[in-house]
Amino acid sequence: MSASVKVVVTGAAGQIAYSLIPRLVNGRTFGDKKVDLVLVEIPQVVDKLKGLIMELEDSYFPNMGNITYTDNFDEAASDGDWFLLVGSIPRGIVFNGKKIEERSDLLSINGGIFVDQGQAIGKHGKDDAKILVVGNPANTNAFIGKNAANKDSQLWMAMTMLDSNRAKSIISKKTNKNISDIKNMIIWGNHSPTMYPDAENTIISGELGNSVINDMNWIESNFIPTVQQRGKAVIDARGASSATSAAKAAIDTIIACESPTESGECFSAAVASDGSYNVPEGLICGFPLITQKDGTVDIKRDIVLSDFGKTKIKISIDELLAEKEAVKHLMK
Ligand code: NAX
Repeated sequence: MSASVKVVVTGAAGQIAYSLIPRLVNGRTFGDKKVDLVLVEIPQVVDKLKGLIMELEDSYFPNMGNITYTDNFDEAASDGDWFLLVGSIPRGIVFNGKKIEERSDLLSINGGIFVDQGQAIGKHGKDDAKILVVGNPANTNAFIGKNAANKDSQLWMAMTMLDSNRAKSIISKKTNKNISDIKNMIIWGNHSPTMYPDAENTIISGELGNSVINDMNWIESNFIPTVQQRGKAVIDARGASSATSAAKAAIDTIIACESPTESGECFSAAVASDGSYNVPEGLICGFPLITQKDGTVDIKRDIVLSDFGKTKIKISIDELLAEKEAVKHLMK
């Protein structure tokens, strides 16, 4: 085995983590590397992780390295290469005696968690650590965490790969193509119902989606709302939120960052804007991304947006700006 990688996972006793963690050590996600795992939970739940560790040991994953669990994030963050921040407080639960219904309450409570986790990652994580925020509201949690970490050499991302995978699946059905023929499915903006899945710029069997689909009415009235509302549709059907598909999307994001992107291709995640595509600097916004040969992850800057696309992205950016305003008290 050539090297090792240390992966810290929060929300490790949750639904997504149960699907995610075994795939981290299966020898595919990080190739030949030995994977050291640090599993993090809140104090009320942390002991349950003993059972998960027993299962991982019983599964005999040849790439599994050291595995530990804790409720102390500062301790967990030490020398972490990857941070998968899945844990957060969901809408609907009672927190400190109050039922959390409003997005602003959710932003504030989870924001507080991400200040502490961000500071720990900035202080104790590797200088080139990559952080993938899955817990919602993912973009703004990442915005808060990145600000608290205050270390530009670390890469903070919020996950939009699940939205991208959902969009690819819908387009493959619409066009009767194999899902592997659909590439560059960009999710612009916020991981929320305002996101803009860009069917015009997706590549379908080597051709621009715009010309292959050739049906703006379907894109606007069917495709976009279906992708935007897919999370809710899964909850309605399953009685629980997307877990195995979210775990697969997190793995896809890691793989996309761990190896150079094929020429002309891109993948989806939200990262801090550098002003590209007129997105206000610093906002954690869904962009098309490429991993360079030296391992750095950059925004792909040659996508041509239609006026329709620009209008849709603006709606999501306005939402991100409103979320930024709602958490300004958490910024230093
Ligand atoms: P679960 O409720 O099953 O698990 C969440 C776990 O996080 C719980 O075990 C809880 O104890 C733990 N937790 C809470 N605060 C923590 C903290 N400060 N440190 C460590 N652990 C903490 O939720 P699950 O279905 O796994 O979903 C997790 C998050 O993913 C939710 O916020 C959910 O909204 C979000 N999602 C994000 C998606 C995306 O594409 N970005 C898609 C799927 C999912 O909806």
